[in-house]
Amino acid sequence: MTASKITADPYDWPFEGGLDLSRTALVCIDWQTDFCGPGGYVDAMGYDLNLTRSGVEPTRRLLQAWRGHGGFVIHTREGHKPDLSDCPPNKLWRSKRIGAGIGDPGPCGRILVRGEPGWQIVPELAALPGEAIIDKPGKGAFYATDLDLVLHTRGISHLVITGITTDVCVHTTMREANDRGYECLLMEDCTGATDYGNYLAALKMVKMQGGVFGAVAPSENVIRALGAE
Ligand code: C5J
Repeated sequence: MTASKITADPYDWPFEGGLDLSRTALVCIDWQTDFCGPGGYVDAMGYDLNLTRSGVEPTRRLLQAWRGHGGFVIHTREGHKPDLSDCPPNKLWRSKRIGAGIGDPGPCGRILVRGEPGWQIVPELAALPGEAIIDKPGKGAFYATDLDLVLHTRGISHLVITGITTDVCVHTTMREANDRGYECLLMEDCTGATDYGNYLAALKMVKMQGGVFGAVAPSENVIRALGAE
């Protein structure tokens, strides 16, 4: 299905034509309790969960519309093996230093460990059977994962991106995707950071230099473009 162009900043997206769902994936980055739920990693670090949770409802609406049009969805989860053999020492000591040690026990189980309650995607945005899930040990979703292979195999060249946190895993993934030639559109209301200034700066950085990492738009513009078909 080819829908109309999405009104976006600094250019309407996709640049070369209308939204083509057969070549586009909706990427949902790290919507896990550890990043936006009580008792998780971000909560343990003492940040305001409202900032990272704010994108849950807009993302739920976008997911619903996207799925309703048969669009391809990819979810990612940040986390580590229970023995932490895939957690680099720099990541481990920094997390312990701020009082939220990876692998340490907490109200949602061991922090950022695969299979624990805190590592699960929040129920509102949980993956449906058949949707792709990429488990990643790092911030970027391409590092040490098969994301690029999954996208290539499916013929995906365009990414509509949601997720948390804007300035860390979302930005790293978008930068990695951009370098690999993917056309990226970030949903400004479907993302959040632990610091509001960083959220604003992260959006601004995508748009600088004519869209150095891609474009930014509110999710209603994508939903409108889907509905126009
Ligand atoms: C962080 C993430 N912020 N998903 N992870 O440590 O952005």
